[in-house]
Formats: sequence, C-alpha cells, structure tokens
Amino acid sequence: MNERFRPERQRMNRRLLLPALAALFILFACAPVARAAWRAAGDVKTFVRQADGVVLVLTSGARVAVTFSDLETVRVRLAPAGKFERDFSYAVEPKDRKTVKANVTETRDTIKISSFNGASVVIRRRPFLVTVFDDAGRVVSEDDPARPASFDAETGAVETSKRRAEWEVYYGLGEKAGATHSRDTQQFVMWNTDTYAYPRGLDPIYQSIGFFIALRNERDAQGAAHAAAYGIFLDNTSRTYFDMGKTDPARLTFGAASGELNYYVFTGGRERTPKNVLRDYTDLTGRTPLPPVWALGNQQSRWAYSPESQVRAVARGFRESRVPADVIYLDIEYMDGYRIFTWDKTRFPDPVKLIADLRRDGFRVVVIIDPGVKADPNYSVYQDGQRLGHFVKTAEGRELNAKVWPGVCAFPDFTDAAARAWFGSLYQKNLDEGVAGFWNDMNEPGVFLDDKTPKPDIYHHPLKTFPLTARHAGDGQPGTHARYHNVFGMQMARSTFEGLKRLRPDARPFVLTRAGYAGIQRFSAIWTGDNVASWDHLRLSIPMLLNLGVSGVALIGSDVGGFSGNPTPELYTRWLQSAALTPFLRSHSEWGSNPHEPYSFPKEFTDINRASVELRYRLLPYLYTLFQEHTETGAPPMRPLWFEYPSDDRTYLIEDEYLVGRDLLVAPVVTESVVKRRVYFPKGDNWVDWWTGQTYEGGKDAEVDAPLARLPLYARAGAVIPTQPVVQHTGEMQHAPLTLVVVRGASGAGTLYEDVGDGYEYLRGSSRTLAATQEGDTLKLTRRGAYNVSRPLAAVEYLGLAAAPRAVRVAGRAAANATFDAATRRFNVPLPAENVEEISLVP
Ligand code: MIG
Repeated sequence: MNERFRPERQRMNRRLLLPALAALFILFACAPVARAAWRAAGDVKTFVRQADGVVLVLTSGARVAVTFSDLETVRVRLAPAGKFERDFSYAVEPKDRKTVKANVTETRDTIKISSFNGASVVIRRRPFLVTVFDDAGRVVSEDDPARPASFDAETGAVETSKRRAEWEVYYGLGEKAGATHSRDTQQFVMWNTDTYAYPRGLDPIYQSIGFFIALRNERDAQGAAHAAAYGIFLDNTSRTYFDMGKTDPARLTFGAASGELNYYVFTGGRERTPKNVLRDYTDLTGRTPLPPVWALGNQQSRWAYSPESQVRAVARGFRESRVPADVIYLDIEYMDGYRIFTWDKTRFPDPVKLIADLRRDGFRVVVIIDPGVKADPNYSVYQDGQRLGHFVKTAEGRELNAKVWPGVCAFPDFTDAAARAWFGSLYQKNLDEGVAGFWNDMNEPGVFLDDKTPKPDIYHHPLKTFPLTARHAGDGQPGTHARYHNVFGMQMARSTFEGLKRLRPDARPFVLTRAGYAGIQRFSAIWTGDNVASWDHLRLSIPMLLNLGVSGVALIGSDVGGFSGNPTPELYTRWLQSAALTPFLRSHSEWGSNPHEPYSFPKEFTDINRASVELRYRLLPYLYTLFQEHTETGAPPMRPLWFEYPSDDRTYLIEDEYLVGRDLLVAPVVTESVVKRRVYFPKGDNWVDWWTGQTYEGGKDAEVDAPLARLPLYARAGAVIPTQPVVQHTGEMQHAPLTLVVVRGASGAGTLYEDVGDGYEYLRGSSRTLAATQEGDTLKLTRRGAYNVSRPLAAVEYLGLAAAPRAVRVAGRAAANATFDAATRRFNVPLPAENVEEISLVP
C-alpha cells in the first residue's frame, strides 16, 4: 500500500465509523431471534466434588460435569438448562467400569482435578474454560477463550471451541467422503443420509461417528520430532457438526442441534500416540468382535442375482474360473414384493435347497433386510408389528408410513428394546433356511420422494427421511426423530446382531450395515454405500476406509468396481487389486450394470483378478490374526501410515498407501494407464518388496514398477507373517499347512492367532498363538494355547536374502531340503512334522 494514501484513509474511516455503528446496531436489533438467543455458558458460580470429578453450576444456569472416564480420558457434560438427563448412551459399551478417583484442588481463579498418575484438568472460573493436560502435564486441548462454550436456550443448540495449532491435522469422523485424507480445515455434519452416487466432498453421507484423532508433530530442544496425539468424541445423537479450523484456523468448533454437550477428551497417555487414543476410544465404545473367518473371504454381490439359476451360475463361475470366494449376496429381488423375511416363489422356488447346494460348494449366502415393513394387512410381519405396537409413530400418534421398495411401509422403532428383540427374532426364518449373514440397507433411514415432493431431488432432501417430529421410544427417554435419526441404523444393526446371537448362540453373527453411529463396530461391518465406477472413487475409497478404521470400525470395505456405473476392465482390475487386502472384500454393482464378477472380464484381466484374490487368501492367517489383535487393542486391520509412524510427518498426508497391520505396506495404482508409481516408505523401518525381495530404506521415496499385474506390496524388515496356500474358500483352510514368511533385514517378531474360525469356543480357551521372534540369524518359535487342529507349520520362507545362506539348522540339525529362488529372493525351509522351536541361518 502506498504511504501517501494512509491519512486520507484514516479520515475516511473515522467518517464511516458512526454510520457503521448505527448500521450494526440495527442489524443486531433485527437479527433473527434464534441467533440472538445464543449465550455464553458464563462463569462458575458454585461447584460440588464427586468421586470422579466436579459438578459446576454456571451463571447462565447451565450445569457442567467434568469427570474422568478412565485415567487418561476426561469427560465434559454440559446441560444448558441446568438439569442433566439420565446418563445413557447408545455409543458407550455397557460394561463394568471402575470409577477413577479425582483429586480436587482450588485457587481463587481455578479448580483443578487430577487423576492419580493420569490426566488432569484445570477449570478457569471466569469465564468457565477447560484445559486438559496429559500424564506429563503437557496441554492436550484447551477451550478457546475467545469462544467459550455457549448454547441457544431457544433451540437447545450447544457448542464449544478449542484452540488449534495451525499445523494440527485430524483423522476419523467415521465415514466421510472428505476432499482429503486429513480432515484439517474442513467442516462436517453428522446426519445419516442415503446419498446415491455421492461425489467426493459431499457431506454428510451414511454414518455418524463424531470421534476424531488430532495429530501434530512437535520438536524438542534437540530438534527431534515427537508426535502428540489426542482424541475427542462428541456423544450426541442429534444433528452435530465439526469445524476443524475451516472458519478460523485458530480454533476447532463442534456442537449439536440440541441435547447435552457431552464429549470426551482422550489424552493418549504419556506416549500421546494415536494407538493409545484409539485404544481408549474403543475401550469406551467397544470393538468389533472376532468375525467368522468366512466373512474375511472374498464376497460377491450384485443388485441382483435373480432368479436362482443366476445365483448358481455365479457360484459355478467362481469355481470354474478358480477365483476363490466365500459369500454370495442376495439383494432385494429375492423377496416376494420386497416383503422382508419372504421369498419370491417363482424366482426362488426352493431357497433351502439352493442354499444347501451352495454351502456344499463352499459358499455362504447373505441376504438383504431393509427396515421398511410393507403395510400390507395380509402380511404377518406387518400384522405382528402393528399388534405389538413396534412401529414408529408420527407426532400425532399414528403409524408413520412412507414409501420405499415395497410401496407404503411402516418402520420398527429400533430405539425400543422390545421392538429390537421382536425384529431380531424374525431372523429365525432365514436362519432355518440356511442363510448365514444379513445385510441391513436403507437404515439412515432413507425413504422415497413421491411425485408431489418439491424438486429438485437434492442429495440432502429433507423428505428423504422420516419427519423430524416422528416419535421414538429412545430406550426410556422418548424423543423426536430429530433426536434419534442418527442412531436408527445402528440400532437396527444391533437388533440384527443381538437377534442372531440369541437365535444361534454357537455362531458368530455377520451383519453388514449402511448407516450407523459411534459404537456401531460392536455389531456390524460397514460398506461405504453407493460409490461410483470411476478412478476418482477408487482413489477416494482408501482415505475413506482409513478414516473409518481409525474411527473404531474394523470390518470395512467399499463396493469393488464401483456401485454406480460400469468400470472398464482396467478399473475393475486395479480396484480389486487395491482392495484385495482391505478388511471386508466385496464386489457389488447396481441394477442394470454390466457383470462385475472378477472372472467376467477378458481373460488377461481375469487372470490378474484371480491373482489378487489369491493373494488375499494366502494372507488370511495374517488378516485373521489382525482381527484378533483388534479385539484387544482397537487397532484397525487396515491402518494409515501415520498410525504406526506418528513421528514421521511425511506420512500424515499420504492417502494412496495403507498398512495392513504393522507389517505390510500396500501402494496400489489408482490412476488409469499408470504402470509406475512413487512409494513413500515410512521412516524407522526398512521394507522388502513382497515379489522381488528387494529392500527399500525407510524415510525415502522410490519409484517402483507397477504393471497391471502387480500390486506394489512391501513387508517390514523384521516381521514374521503367517501365510497359507491358496484355497478356494475358507472351508478349505482347516488343514492347510502354514508357512511363516520371515522378512530379513532386522530383528523383530510376529504372531499367528488360530481358532476354529467361528463360534465361541475360543473364549473358553480353544485357541492358540504362535509367536515368532527373529534375533539376528535365529528364529525362535513359541506356542501357546490349547486349540488342537492338524494345521501344521510346514515351512518358513525367508524373504529378502541376497543369496542362499551357507546352511540352515532346524532344531539344531542341518536341513538338507531348503531351496533358494533368486528371482524372488525367497529361501524356503520345509519343517519336519514335530514342533520346531528354533531355526538358524548360517550365512
Ligand atoms: O434404493 O437394495 O446401497 O447396495 O444394491 C437402493 C438395492 C437400495 C442401496 C444400497 C445398494 C443396494 C440397493 N439399495
């Protein structure tokens, strides 16, 4: 700016000041009442101590509880109207929790609460502001003094803001089609919505999981990088929002349309690692129970395989083409007029026989069950639901009716325990017929617009769901649809899961849901809804799944090939390759689309597709072990690089690579016609090419070859990865001999977890683990557990050796039959039948 104009400008400013003030005054005086009703929560007036924290009364009349939910987790609960509701949450897993004793001290300006040896909180009194500290006394998260907690007494809306470092990034928030992998400087809303063919960036879509992990890198005096992570979970089932520094990079803001501002701050303990944060979040909201092993097999769906001859043809297609597969899905067309729990008698004359035949061939059948019950007075499910009073009612107390596939429907109130139990019991029929698992769709809930609906038919058309005034039981806290919309889908999946567990206590339920809320991982797998057959959607699927995984959901996947539209053979092949090691692997496509079976493309593609699925089946022992690990730690099987390498900030923005557990790095090609790509190898480990045995140094990029037939895949030096031979379905795993892939180049360890693959005997001791430790040239094997099955450890295979070693000793004796393959740098050592405990290379 030119200096000469300055004085002139200032004069003008002064001349404008008065009228501007007047205008501002008028503006405020006329502002809509709702906005004017926002007020700050105020100062602390009084407080009382509780065993686990304090309860404060603020000058606005609001009441706040600040407590420890565990040693490293702080809970803040603000009731604007001064009265707490009963303490109930759909997200929090019901279980016995120890009360964490809080030590409370006060000064004139502050109240401090600390947990013994854990986190602490300082509450400023004027105004009320919260600062959370970690075990070591470092600030984790602090209220923004410029925007203290506030609420709108008229609408019931609540909001708070936290200070934000401008280089802080965020992950999680469930299933989001966000523009980038990290959620910084973006804004999100939670409102479950059926968003057919959603484009990148559309928000919200199907799920509401208001939990995120914040991550930033700090340098100490010596210049060394230290990651500092923490997490926040807003537990409020009404419409909520998260502004991650978009409106103002100096703060992040979150709030809810009504209800309590009820949130948790996970400090991550002394290490402040993302792993600790997710462990604590999943300790609160639960973890995915070990799935039946068949649910980790390859799955095939389509809208729709019908009539039954087509289902049989698909099963035959897999077995004849030798593409392994475990599951076939039946979409809505199997039913009689879309009536749930029925069959179309012409298209599926004998479902019991069909399912039994498929089962003999190693296939399980999963059928779709929607929440809409056809309002047909001659239909028993409708009659029972009506008679028992299980359907959602309108504000006027009449049965709520809306159109979906079956025509006019009524909807069970899944927020009512009795309705959930009733609906859960209906699955008996399908179970008796042999159905193995269930797919709950349209449970946002989504309903159809009719001809009279005001257009355009936008993604978030308000009439695409129930009226906000509809009534729900809320498990003892009756409320409107506005309040319970976001848990409808989760509670449906819960009703399915709990029903299956009751009806078939010896089998692990498999449930797949489109909609959900925080804690959904306890009941169901999630797929990312109606994606599109485009390269951009393939690219998008990776950050979507990574963020969903660090939101606590383990069993996740996207429709391979894209639901809407038709992939080129190349796109399908790259998609299957990219997805081969994602937790839940299923191809699915919409009505009228071209065939999407992996074998339905020209031969050169089918061959590659087969190899992709074979890779998955070879690695199933490793994948299954990761699911067992998830039950103990909450770590997702599919992980972002930063999850394991939080101190390496090069990993933070990577969204086209992922880790499977700690030990496998996948760098798929997600761009058309590309046959080379750059791969970043996270710092601190070396990485060995799965196919060539070539070693790459961590902390560096490399350009690698990735012809269509090649998935760039790397194993961490030091790892020991359990594998098995290719099988056509998981039923063939029982006796398949195992091979441990021992990745050379560092000391390290690996585990194999095994059990019978279904049921609950594993909880009664019927499981075993094999721990393998590499120390220098020696591999030690330790076995634990009582599970007895003839699944021999047939070989160890060293990966990444430059040359064959001079000798190898198995249990002290020289092994004669080892072989070295120079092209793959793999050295295979067959093992004798008895349990070997030590294998040594003599280089
Ligand atoms: O209105 O059941 O996302 O996977 O194939 C569409 C038919 C209903 C939406 C699901 C999709 C499924 C389709 N459903």
